[in-house]
Amino acid sequence: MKRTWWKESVIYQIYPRSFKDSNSDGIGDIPGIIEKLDYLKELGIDVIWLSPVYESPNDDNGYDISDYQKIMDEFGTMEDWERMLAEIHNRGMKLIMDLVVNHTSDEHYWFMEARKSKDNPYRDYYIWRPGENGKEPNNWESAFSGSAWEYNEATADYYLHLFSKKQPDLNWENPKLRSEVFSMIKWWLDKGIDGFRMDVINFISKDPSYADGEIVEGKPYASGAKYFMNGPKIHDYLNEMNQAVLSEYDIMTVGEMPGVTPEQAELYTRENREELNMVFHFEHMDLDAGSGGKWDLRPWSLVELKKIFTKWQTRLSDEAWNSLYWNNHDQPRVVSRFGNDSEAYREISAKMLATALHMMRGTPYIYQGEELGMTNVPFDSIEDYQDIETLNMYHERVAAGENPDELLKAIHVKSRDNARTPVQWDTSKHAGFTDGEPWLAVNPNYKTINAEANLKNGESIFHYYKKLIALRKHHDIIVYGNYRPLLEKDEKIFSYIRELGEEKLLVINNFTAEAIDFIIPDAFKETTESKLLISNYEANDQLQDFTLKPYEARVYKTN
Ligand code: TEU
Ligand code: CA
Repeated sequence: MKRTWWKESVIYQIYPRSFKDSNSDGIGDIPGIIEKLDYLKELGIDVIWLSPVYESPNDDNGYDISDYQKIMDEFGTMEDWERMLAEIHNRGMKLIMDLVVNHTSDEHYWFMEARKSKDNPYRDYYIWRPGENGKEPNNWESAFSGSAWEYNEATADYYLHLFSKKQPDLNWENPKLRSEVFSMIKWWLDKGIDGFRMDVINFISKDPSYADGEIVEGKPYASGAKYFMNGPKIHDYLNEMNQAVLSEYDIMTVGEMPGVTPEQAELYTRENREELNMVFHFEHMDLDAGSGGKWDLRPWSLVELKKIFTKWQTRLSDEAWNSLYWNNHDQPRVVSRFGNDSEAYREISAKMLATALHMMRGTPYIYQGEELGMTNVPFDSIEDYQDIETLNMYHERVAAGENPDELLKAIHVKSRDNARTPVQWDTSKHAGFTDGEPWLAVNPNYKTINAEANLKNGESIFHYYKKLIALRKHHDIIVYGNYRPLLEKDEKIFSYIRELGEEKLLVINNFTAEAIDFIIPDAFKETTESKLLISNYEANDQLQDFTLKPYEARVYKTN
């Protein structure tokens, strides 16, 4: 197993709009990020993943890019960005940027040209299809509601947009487009960044049939996922990107891949494939969604969650690699979703969740505010929400006669705005995020949940994450050890073993508020000497049968 820096790193995701505002316009910005680099260094972060800061009309908060090589005015200047990169590197940290090349903004020069006429030189940078007797070319649904096709007057045909109609999909079949993208990637790498997170990168190769998806009874549109996820030429394109530019640099790449399986991930990430280093899968993120998709709330099962983790921990070979995450800017806050965000159990369950994730094999990602135990935010009214995915779904379904109160309940649980409320720095107005009016309201619980309180309290979630991150630095077994599940049928405890040579870790997590007896597994019965690496309660090094307290986590090391 080759040692590499990105296997040994812990990565922190910044969603710049909500991280820290430095100029009182209520919008987070790059100078605000620079103000907080010491905070991230203190946490022990190795790499920062920065969500898009490029020029954008913000239809999808920066995931709709109109100029890949310009910084969005609201976030600052290219000089600010250069200074941020230097400050990150000065602190021994690295920066990966967000690469969004499945689509651009409809305000990108390429699309403004392409839509003018059928013989415009940029026409084939995008995906155009004629309508079918006055209707869209096929029945695919956009991720943001409605058809995935938008009619264009000037050319009297439709363009594809898997996301908003202001996010036209790029045509990766076009070698000219691919080389434009590769030059842009090279331009950023030559600025000295340390890699990329690649947005829905397994969507870029579409099945040329553009066949209809399977209609679910009563719904006007269908999922086209089987025709655009992990498509026929995806490995060709990623290998070409790797050979044309990525392989020239000592960088890391992580592909965001809704719908990816471990078998496919092996092909995307095995070293000799020369494609990417790791992927984000979504299987645990889809666990609490019913057949109607993310808004169709379904209770989740710990046995199911453990099966997913075990599958991903054991199916990737030593030459492939996992990412590990609970949260990002699209997902609800993990302590509200898989933990318990009540007053009594929020802190202890947040530490347990962190233990369960960070002791596994793979590169862990921390989303801004997760290290503080920030929670979901049940805004009172749909007016308080800003996320295009949430708003489009709400308005489409109210128009179709659905009950607004029921929809708001699903929005409280799953809206992406749960992750996008401003980071809570202290107890001052707007949680110290801005002294202007925040673009999205701050979660009212900032008086008790904030960085200042966390930093002051040695037993806080922040300090617990700091300890977990430090352990990864000191024990190769955490990074490189193999993984064996325990108690797979147990609906309350998530326990597993890590092994590296003679060393063993025993990881135990109580996912409930109950007290539960834990019997030491046979593999540890003869243990003479054990060490407690970390726990979210007081506990001693002695490894013997014990009763787990509510949401108790323990990690023992033996050798
Ligand atoms: O998300 C891809 C994606 O699948 C999203 O639809 C996400 O899974 C869903 O919103 C969860 O509810 C990426 C970015 O992370 C997201 O912010 C962008 O909106 C999307 O691509 C388009 O760029
Ligand atoms: Ca600002």
